[in-house]
Amino acid sequence: MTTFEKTPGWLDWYADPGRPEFQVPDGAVDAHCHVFGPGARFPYAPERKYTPCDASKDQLHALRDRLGFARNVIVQATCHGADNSAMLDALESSGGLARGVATVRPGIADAELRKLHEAGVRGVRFNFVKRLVDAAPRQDLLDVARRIAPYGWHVVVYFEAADLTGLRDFLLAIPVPLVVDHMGRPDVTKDPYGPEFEEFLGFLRARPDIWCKVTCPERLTVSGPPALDGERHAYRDVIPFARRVVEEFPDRVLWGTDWPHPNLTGHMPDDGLLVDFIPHIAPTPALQRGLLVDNPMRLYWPDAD
Ligand code: 0GY
Repeated sequence: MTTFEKTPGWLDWYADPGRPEFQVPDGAVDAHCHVFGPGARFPYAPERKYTPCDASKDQLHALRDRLGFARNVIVQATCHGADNSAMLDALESSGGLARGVATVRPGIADAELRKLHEAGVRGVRFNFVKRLVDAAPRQDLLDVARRIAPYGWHVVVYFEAADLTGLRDFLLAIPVPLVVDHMGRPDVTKDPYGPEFEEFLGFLRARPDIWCKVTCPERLTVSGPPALDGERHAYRDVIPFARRVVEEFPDRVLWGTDWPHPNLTGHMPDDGLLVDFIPHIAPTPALQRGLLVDNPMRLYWPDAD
């Protein structure tokens, strides 16, 4: 049995999250979360850039129930490379309550894509964050995008704000819908109405099928988590960015916990507090319903009643 040693300084996920004060609407979807291993059963990929703590499917399903979500979307994490087995095992045990986003290599057989689709995969992820993956040739990515198009899948893209200018034309040429992780990782010390975030919003405006996850305030924040005096509204500096996106694109935003929160260095969020962040970025019931139910259902469960 292989055992794995966590990356030094790795922060483990919050074992006992608080119950959120904000009650998510019925049928809400956590549209960005991961499973890690367990490494003894699903070994971490040799090419990984970090070794996480284990975070199993059962622990993910338990978090979903505790926070009041009905469904989730499990995104393949880079520590598992293109071996999607842990994610697929989680989909299988979810009883149809989870969909997946896979990592695939160019040249994947059609039969394999079909199997992934039957298992609940509805997209692939292209990661451009240099500390997470080695760069993939763009032609290979375009080939993958063309291959998945007949399945009605989308491409989830993860990049940092400073890289958008260089990626923009390539991303806009991808012939399937795009879903941008974590608002393209804005620098939240900058003006939400300044040129950098305007460039990002301009990118979202460029095609009507570009979706955006208004996720990861805990990753983007500089002002930090809630004060110890019991304040529940954390991550204030991220609010104006996320709120701008939600208000301009109410029908193509998604929300997720990002559990188990890989690669955090400052603090590990209480997932209950993350849920309490939602009404600050989606202040009306209509916006909340779009963000948490209608949008993710349209993208991941279009055939559900
Ligand atoms: C996230 C963010 C990160 C990691 C990954 O797949 C991954 O390893 O996505 C990160 O380190 O910013 O979405 O989980």
